[in-house]
Amino acid sequence: MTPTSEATDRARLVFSLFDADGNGYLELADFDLMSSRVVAAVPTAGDALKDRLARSFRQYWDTLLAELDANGDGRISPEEFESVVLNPQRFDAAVDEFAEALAAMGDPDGDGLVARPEFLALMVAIGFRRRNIETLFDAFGPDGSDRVRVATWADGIRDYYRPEKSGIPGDHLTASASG
Ligand SMILES: [Ca+2]
Ligand SMILES: [Ca+2]
Repeated sequence: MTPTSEATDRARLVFSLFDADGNGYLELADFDLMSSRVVAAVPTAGDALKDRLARSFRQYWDTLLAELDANGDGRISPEEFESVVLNPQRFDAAVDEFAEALAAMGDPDGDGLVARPEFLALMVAIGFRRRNIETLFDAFGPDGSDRVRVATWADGIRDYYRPEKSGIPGDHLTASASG
């Protein structure tokens, strides 16, 4: 399967954001840094939600390392990461748990809905542009009280990683407009 250009853009953006220390490689230290930043983004979330999200970051890293570290140096280069969009089934379990854990963090009171402030806080902590985050939230179709369903967000995260997808809400995140 040839990934869509949108899927390739989405994967490149993930690489650049997950390289949290900006040294050009994905390493365990990046995931620890990212994990602590994102877990702290919603202070009202309970420990169970925070622990689940931290575990999902670690599982995500473990999967990337196991599947992509072709030269065995313990870090993922941009070239090694390119194949993340070629074999999505290898990452389904890790992406699925990450999607569920991240979306759940946006719903600290457990009513099944994510309000815009929590959505913004989590996505800013990951490193996406604020304006793109707002556009994405709007694309998810918030209700009258400006909330989206946890399941809608989790599905959006899964779609983000699908190599065959284009024209999805997640494509708003790769828009280059500043803000
Ligand atoms: Ca790095
Ligand atoms: Ca490597």
